[in-house]
Amino acid sequence: MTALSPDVLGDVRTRDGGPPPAGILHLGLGSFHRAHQAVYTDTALDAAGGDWGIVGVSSRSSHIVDAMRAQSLLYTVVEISPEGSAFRVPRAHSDVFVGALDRDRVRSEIASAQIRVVTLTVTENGYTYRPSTGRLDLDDPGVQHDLADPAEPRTVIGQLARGLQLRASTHASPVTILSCDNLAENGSHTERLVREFAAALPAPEERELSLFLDSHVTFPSSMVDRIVPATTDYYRRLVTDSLGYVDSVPVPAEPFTMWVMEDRFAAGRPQWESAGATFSEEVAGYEQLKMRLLNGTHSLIAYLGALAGCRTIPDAVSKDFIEASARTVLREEYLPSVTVPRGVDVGEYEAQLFVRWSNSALGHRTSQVGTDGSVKLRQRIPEPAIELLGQGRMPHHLALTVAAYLTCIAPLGGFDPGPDAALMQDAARPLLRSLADASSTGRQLAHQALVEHHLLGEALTPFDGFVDRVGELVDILHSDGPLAASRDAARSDLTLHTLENGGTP
Ligand code: CS2
Repeated sequence: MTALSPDVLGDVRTRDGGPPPAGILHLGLGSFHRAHQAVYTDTALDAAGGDWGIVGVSSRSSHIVDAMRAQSLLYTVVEISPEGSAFRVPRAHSDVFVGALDRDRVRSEIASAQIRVVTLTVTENGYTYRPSTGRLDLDDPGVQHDLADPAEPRTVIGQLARGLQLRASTHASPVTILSCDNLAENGSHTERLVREFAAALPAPEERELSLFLDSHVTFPSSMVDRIVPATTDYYRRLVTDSLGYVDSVPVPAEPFTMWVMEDRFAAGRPQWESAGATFSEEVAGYEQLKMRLLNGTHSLIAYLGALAGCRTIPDAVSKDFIEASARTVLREEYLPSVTVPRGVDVGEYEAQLFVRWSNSALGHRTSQVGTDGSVKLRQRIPEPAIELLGQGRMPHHLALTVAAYLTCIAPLGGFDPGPDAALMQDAARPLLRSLADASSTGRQLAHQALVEHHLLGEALTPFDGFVDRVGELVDILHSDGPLAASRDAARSDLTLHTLENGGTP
């Protein structure tokens, strides 16, 4: 069987010509980027042309880089819905390489005059900041390395700062840094971290970089949305059976896709609107809507689902009690803290989310959404929880989300949370496990994790009532299971419970 190359594409939609000339450097060559930004860029190149090809950097793994190189930088996006599959082969990449094998190249690409936009999908984990303060983690060994050695930066923030320094000292042309990660105000967050890195440099270097940032660099915020499950052999076979070629790195994705960003580009941009991207002043509202209603509720579905023995999100959301908990957390506990952007109908948004989550053909795993909860939940839970607690209301379903997370990652005394929970990866697992081993009740575990170790940052720690409620639900999950815990959360009176337990500090 022939490998994917421009010659075997037959009827599959693609653009003619070789790889486009580069204009974008992208850090984080994962599936999400390849099913999202690369597809928008491919359409924009079709519609308006321009030197906007993407140089894709994989941080450490050579798997995708090797495979894309062997396939003329092509791969197949497989759009999966219960009605069937649609295929597309974007031709958006100009080159790909592994950052860890060529650190100097990352820096020189950021400094290259040809590159006018640097985009990032490096996950919540990739920004080397302290979640409790939101500030750059100056104790991180990678950050320390990058502060000491300008030539071969290892961390994303170090790469940006060192690359921009080189740019400032060579041709000093403007550039845009565009974060596409699920972080609140991702543009200003990235800018703050780069400026904190600059502030830790010797004074003359600090001055030069800060002046360059002030005058030549913009950091627009963006909201990205498309459910992209990890690829599997099933998708490889589907591509071969349907299209007659072998693609070793196809990307499955749902049909839905959305991208909203601020239109603050220092040196131009592709015509992404021709692919349906929205340029808006209300990105913060879109981010909140997505990170709370979609991502926050997704976490609850994943953890309750895994505890109920569901391998996939559609399996989980098809259980009545999980659907009911998801609807309550979304409407009653996330929505009140969201500034809904003009023109968005929340009822329709919710209905669409449940259709997306129910896409059984996609097979999105609970273990994938449940991975990295210790970083994801900090982005999703504290602010909405504190807002309700401040009004004297107990967010039982946010507490249930944290309780289900703890039960999956750090079960108490020999409890088995099941195979899907075991597959969830989380850097905090060893710490949480040791806390669980030293705790005999959910309340102790919740107190240790949330108050002593600031699992969700410092702002939530004074809310004893919330921490106790998490602990109670951990115990119910252990003794009676997810259905009972979900019923307990639903039964509890929204106001009374709080005040009895001293929910406000
Ligand atoms: C999910 C997201 O894994 C997760 O935490 O909530 O990856 C979600 O599928 C995407 O943000 C959808 O755009």
